[in-house]
Amino acid sequence: TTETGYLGVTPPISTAESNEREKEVTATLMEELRNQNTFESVEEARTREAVLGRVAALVKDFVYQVSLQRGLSEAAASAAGGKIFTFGSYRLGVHGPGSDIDTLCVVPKHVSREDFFDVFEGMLRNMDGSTDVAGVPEAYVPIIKTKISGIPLDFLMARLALSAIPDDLSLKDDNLLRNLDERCVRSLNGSRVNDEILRLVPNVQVYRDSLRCIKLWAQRRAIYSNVNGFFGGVAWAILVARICQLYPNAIAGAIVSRFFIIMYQWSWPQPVLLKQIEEGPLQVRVWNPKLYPADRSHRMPIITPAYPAMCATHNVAASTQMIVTEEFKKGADVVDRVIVGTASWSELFAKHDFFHKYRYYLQVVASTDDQELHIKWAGTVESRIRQLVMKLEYVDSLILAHPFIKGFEQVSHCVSSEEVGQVAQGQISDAIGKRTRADMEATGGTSTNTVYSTTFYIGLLVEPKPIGSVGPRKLDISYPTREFTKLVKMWEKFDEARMGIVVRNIKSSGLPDYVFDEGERQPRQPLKRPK
Ligand code: 3AT
Ligand code: MN
Ligand code: MN
Repeated sequence: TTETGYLGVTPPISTAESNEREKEVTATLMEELRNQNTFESVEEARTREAVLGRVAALVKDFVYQVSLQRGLSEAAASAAGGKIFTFGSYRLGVHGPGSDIDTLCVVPKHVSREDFFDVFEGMLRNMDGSTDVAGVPEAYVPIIKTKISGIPLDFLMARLALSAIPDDLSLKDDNLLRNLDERCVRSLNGSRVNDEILRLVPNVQVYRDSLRCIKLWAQRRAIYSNVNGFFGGVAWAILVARICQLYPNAIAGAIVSRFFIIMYQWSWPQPVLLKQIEEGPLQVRVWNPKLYPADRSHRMPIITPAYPAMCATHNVAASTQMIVTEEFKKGADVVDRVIVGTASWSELFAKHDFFHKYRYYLQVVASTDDQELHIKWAGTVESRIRQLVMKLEYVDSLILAHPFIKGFEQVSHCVSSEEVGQVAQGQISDAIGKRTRADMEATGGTSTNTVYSTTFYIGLLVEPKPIGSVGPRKLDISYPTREFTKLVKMWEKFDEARMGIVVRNIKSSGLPDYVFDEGERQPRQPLKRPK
C-alpha cells in the first residue's frame, strides 16, 4: 500500500472481511473452476518451469555468443547477461492447460533485433524438444512462436541501452525506455503492464482466482476479443484488479459478485484506472481525452497502468458496448442467485446463444487459393469487421450489429470454376463441403481448385415493424457493405485474382450446421396438422 493507505485512485468502497456465505460460495466457485478444467495439471506446471529454466539459460548463451562475435572479451561476454520476463496469463497466474508462455527476452545494447531472428531463432530450432519455430520479424510487435516440450511459447525481444543485463534487473523504471527503438518499447509494454497490475492489487491470490472466473465467463459468453470490439485479456485483467482495489479484504466469491454489479452500473465514459496517469520521459502520446479527440471517442475506456498509459479498449463500438453491458447485467443476476442459493456457478459459465439470438445474420466470407496467404487475408478482413459494425450502426431501423468473436474456417476442394465461385460467395453445398482431397484426386482434380475460406458472422437486431404495416421491413445494408469491401480491398497485398470478399445477408434458418455444437440446433418444428 502507498502513502494514501490504499491502492487505486479512490479510497476503497469497503474494507470489510468477507462473511460466512461469501466464504461458502468462494469454495464452490473454486470447485467449479476445477471442474471446468481451467487449471493445468501438476505435471504440466513442472514441465513449464523446466522449460523456462532452459529458456533463461538459452537467452544468456545467445547474448554470450553474440557478444563474442562483436569482439568482446570472454569475461565481458559472460558479464553481458540477458534475462527473461514472462507476461500474459502465465505471469498473472491465470493460465489454463495448453496456454502459452509469453516471454520477453531482454538483451544488452550490442545485441540487435537481427541477431534475435538470425542467431536466437536458430538456437531455438536446434534446442532439444523444440518444434514449430516460426519467426515473424515484420510484425508490429516482432515475435518468434515455438513449442518446447509441447508447451507453446511466444518470444518478444527488447534491447536496452545498457552494456549488460544483470539478473536482478527490474523493468519498472520509465527511464529504461529512453532512446529505445519503438518495437522494443512495445515489446516491454506487456510485461510492464502485468507487473504494475500485480503491484496494484491488495491480495494477489484473491485477484488470480477472481480473474480466472471472469476470463472463463467472458470466453463462454463470447465477449472476450479485442479485435472485434469487446474486451481482450489486458482489459479484463485491469477491470478485475480495480474491483479488488475497491474491496481490499474481500475473497474471490465476493469480488466476482461486486464485479458484475459495479461494471453494469459504471458511468462510462469515465475511465477505469488503477492509478493516476503519469507523464514520462518519451515523446509519445499518453491517453488524454482532454487533449485528444480520438481518446474522447472511447466509449468504455480501460487504461493500462504502465507508462505510457494507453486505452486497452479503443475498439469498443456502440453495439459491443450494449452487448457487454447486457452481459454484465445477466452475470449480476446469476451471481445474486448463487449467493442466495437458487443457482449454481455453472450457470454463470453457460455457453453464449449468439446463433439463436437473431433473425438475421450477415456472413462475411474471406477466401483465397493459398493456405499461407489465407491466414493473412482472413486476419485483415477480421481486423476490419468492427468498421463494418460501426457503419451498420448508422442503418435505419438497425438497433445493433453483433460481431461473433471468431471466424469459421473451411477448406473446399472444387472440381469446377463454378464451384470455386460458389465457395467464394459463401455457398458451400453439401457436395463440396464433404468432398476430401482424396475424392478429388480420384476424379483427376488438381490442387489449384482448393479454396480456403473463413466466414465471420454478424447478428443483426432489427427494430420491430410498426404495428399495422404490411410486408417485410426493408433493411438496406448495401452502403455499409460496399464501403466495407472497398476498405478491405485497400489492403496493400490485396490481389483481385486470388482473394475474395463477400458479404451476404441470411435468415437464421440459413445458418450452417457447423456453427452449432452437436445437438444444439433445434430441429425444425414439423407442421402440426389439425386432427
Ligand atoms: P492465454 O492463456 O495465452 O490464452 P493471454 O492473456 O496470455 O491468454 P496471449 O498469449 O494471446 O493471451 O497474449 C498475451 C499478451 O500478449 C497480451 C498482449 O499484451 C500481447 N499480445 C497478444 N496478442 C498480440 C498481438 N497480436 N500483437 C501484440 N501483442 C499481443
Ligand atoms: Mn499467453
Ligand atoms: Mn501469447
